[in-house]
Amino acid sequence: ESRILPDPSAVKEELIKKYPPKVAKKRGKAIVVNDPAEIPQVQANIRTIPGIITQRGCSYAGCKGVVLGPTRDIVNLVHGPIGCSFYAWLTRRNQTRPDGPEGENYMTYCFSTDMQEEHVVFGGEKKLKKAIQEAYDLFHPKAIGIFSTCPVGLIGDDIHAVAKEMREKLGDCNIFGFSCEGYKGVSQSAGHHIANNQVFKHVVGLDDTDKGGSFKINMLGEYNIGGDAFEIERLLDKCGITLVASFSGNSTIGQFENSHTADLNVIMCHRSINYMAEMMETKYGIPWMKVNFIGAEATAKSLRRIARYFEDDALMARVEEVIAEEMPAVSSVIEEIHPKTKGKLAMLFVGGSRAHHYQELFMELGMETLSAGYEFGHRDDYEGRRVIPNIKVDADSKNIEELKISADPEKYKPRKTEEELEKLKEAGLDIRDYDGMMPDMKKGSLVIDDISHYETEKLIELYKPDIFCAGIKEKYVVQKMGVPLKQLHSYDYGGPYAGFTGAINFYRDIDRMVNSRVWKLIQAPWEETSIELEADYVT
Ligand code: CFN
Ligand code: HCA
Repeated sequence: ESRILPDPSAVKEELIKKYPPKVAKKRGKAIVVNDPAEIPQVQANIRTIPGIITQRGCSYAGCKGVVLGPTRDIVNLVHGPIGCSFYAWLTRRNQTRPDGPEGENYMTYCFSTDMQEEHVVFGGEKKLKKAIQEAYDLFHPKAIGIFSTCPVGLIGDDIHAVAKEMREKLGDCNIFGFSCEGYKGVSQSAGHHIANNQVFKHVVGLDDTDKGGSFKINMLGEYNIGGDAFEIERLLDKCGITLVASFSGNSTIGQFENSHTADLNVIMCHRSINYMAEMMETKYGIPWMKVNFIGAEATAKSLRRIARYFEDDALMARVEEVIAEEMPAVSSVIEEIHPKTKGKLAMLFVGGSRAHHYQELFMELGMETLSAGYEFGHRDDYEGRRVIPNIKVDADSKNIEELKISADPEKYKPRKTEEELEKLKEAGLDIRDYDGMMPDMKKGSLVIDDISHYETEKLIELYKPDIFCAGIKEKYVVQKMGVPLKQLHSYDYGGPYAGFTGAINFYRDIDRMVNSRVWKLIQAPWEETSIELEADYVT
């Protein structure tokens, strides 16, 4: 079936037409018609216009929920009113193995100081110390992280001083704080940065033990949502690649402490963890490169990139064997599903990396992404490093400079010199190769940053996509318009979607959604309806 689609520039005009002129002007800069050959500038990482309904979350969400959320043996203690803890309790679906030999696991607990009005008035530090003591007495954890919510910043409780005092008092528990009050920054993004800085400062580098293993890597920006990390670990293991640490899906604090002994950092979600990669490269000489395990082709490509970095023939051969073993199952499912999904249209509005990465999986099903955008991505995530040479200069990367604590140059040499990296590049592996969303999207597709609720509704009405991908706040509104919504945050109770097995899971789930006839039975709001009140409603 081929559809005549509206002109993207006309759609853009329609999306902003109803806004007051100043708002329309501002939103206009965040909505661009893509041209991969000449990438247009997109406004990103700026404050949401007050009054507009945004998909975004807060700094606390990015720090406590996203980066530290999947850490299982750090007690994550929220200093603040109970709601901030309660609403972040296990909602992200970051998993641990129920049967794993993992020791301490506090992920299913919800730790909070349960701040009350009296603490807002008289200060909450005493309550915080008591809570740390209580958590220590109950669990004797290796570490406790303290997370500030908005009121803590407003009343001026010094969580870092409390952390230091309690660390000294207890002696055998690493205690550190995160000033990740929700209002710090314009989105989750600032929270990622705060999280990275503190984990780097207080944890990374504490354990110098060489734990052995060959081809040692850290996996950065992989959070084990729906079990994705388990699938990636299975593949790395099969290839003989040693995973030293994962930031932070299926991780332990022991891994973080030892992570500086790896020879390469591979990054899945650059947005949330690029700070850690930069700091580890600066201090310990560990180079980093981007990979993507979302999509079967992307997975194969990523494994090959890792193997080529190590320049080892046996590893390269093993990776080819693994790909050859895994691909037939993927191809046979694509063969079955592709005729049913080919030509269907998708839209993706998610976070800071998945709106790009998941386009790979839709492509494998022959589906086109008409429009996409991040909630809090920065310009580099959209436009790609190659189009912005001074990428390190952005609003919230100032602190990286401060954290360039000099490491012992004798002990930590660059794993590969610039000359060696140059040679690798000549041989076909550019580890600094970096793609954003826009170079990978078609000419004429609409890229929209921090999409508003109103724009979402209009966009759906104008394009009538076959599937819309976003989060829980969008899900049911969109489905009431007769369009299935796939949650790309929580995976709607599904997953894993990473790697080869994950790709198969995704193909099947999408087939079920876009080919279900149930959506045609729903009358969308724009379809003419007349609702008559029944008499007994009017009493
Ligand atoms: S798991 Fe990640 S992949 S970390 Fe980030 S930018 Fe969020 S929690 Mo939701 S699903 Fe999403 Fe990304 Fe990186 Fe998740 S696209 S919004 S802050 N995200
Ligand atoms: C967050 C977490 C979130 C929310 C998902 C959603 C996640 O930003 O606070 O809106 O459905 O992935 O859990 O992004």
